[in-house]
Amino acid sequence: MTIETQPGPATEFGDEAELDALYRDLAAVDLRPLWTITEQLLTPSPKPAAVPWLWSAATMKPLARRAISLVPVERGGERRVLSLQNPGLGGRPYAVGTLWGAIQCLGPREVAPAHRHTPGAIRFVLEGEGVWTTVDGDACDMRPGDLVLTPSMNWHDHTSAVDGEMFWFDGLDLPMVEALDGVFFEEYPGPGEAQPEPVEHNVSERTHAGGTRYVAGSVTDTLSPRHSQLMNYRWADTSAELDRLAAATDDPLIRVEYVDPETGASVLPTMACAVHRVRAGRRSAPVRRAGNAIYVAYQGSGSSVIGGERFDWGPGDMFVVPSWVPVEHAAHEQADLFVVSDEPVFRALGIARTETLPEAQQVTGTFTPR
Ligand code: GTQ
Ligand code: FE2
Repeated sequence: MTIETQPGPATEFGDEAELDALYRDLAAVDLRPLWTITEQLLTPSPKPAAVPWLWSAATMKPLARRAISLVPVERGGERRVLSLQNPGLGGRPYAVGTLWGAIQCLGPREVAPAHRHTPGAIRFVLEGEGVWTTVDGDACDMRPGDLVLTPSMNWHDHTSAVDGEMFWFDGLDLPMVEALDGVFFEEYPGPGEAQPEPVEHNVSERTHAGGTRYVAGSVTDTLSPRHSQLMNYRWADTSAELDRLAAATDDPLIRVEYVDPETGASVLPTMACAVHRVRAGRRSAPVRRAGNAIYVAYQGSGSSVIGGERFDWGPGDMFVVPSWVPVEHAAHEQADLFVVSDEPVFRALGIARTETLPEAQQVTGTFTPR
């Protein structure tokens, strides 16, 4: 963030020339007078640099396919990933100020080498089959609609055992960990670029088969500095939970958050994952929240009004709602939106805030995807 120094207030103390000299002398010794920048620092409400934005599947997929044919997945580059780069962030490769969002793809029988890092990641599978992510030795099969966790400092690699292509969404807390000057990264020492394939896949899933994996709405109180030990949340379970909740209410929006079955906390200390189901022909109330979120339209189609602008979406489209910008959703046909956010951090710091607005937003424009 660049903060311009505003001219100091005209004052009865001292004269103009002396005041100018004071500002020059302060700058020369690396001191900054707060009174000239107070209003830019202590804003009445968040002023995110990121703007509401949408990346369409129709634009991303052909480019990802070109990358599959042109760019190998190798040690050093590590991943074939196209990051959502918010145009408001001045060239930083982040979807919103606190979150990395990306589309990742694997070509036939490719292996993305094992590594680990302090930033935590979540994957939401869009399309393809025959791929697993090995998370600290546990091979987690990935199927469309599944949520797979690769928490901070867990070894992870991605392996395709089939001839097809695979696409998924990645969400990482990288910008947060970077802001904390806490990024560490290590290549897997081997032998081999990937971790050995275990005889049995999906061990964490079997270990936690009985636990509660979802809460209606979102986690409100529980916090945990540990991540969930369950690494794969299956779409069949997620959609069954949505169906169950939908049967009990007539609300336009049904929300489910994935939780750690042992603690009931959000899946990672830094990120919450949820699915919002919008009923066909219905519109949700406008809400704004302190904190950023990335949405991935999984199935169905509709539109969201974000800060007065209308964003139309369908399967595979990704869009962002920056901090404190109001958002409301409407679905043409029943739609499921996967959402990743920085909510647990706001709760851990005691600064969480959400507001439901009394009236639908005025629509002042429609976003045109590039
Ligand atoms: O799959 O390990 O989108 O390390 C960014 C960094 C994915 C990954 C990303 C990563 C990965
Ligand atoms: Fe990684």
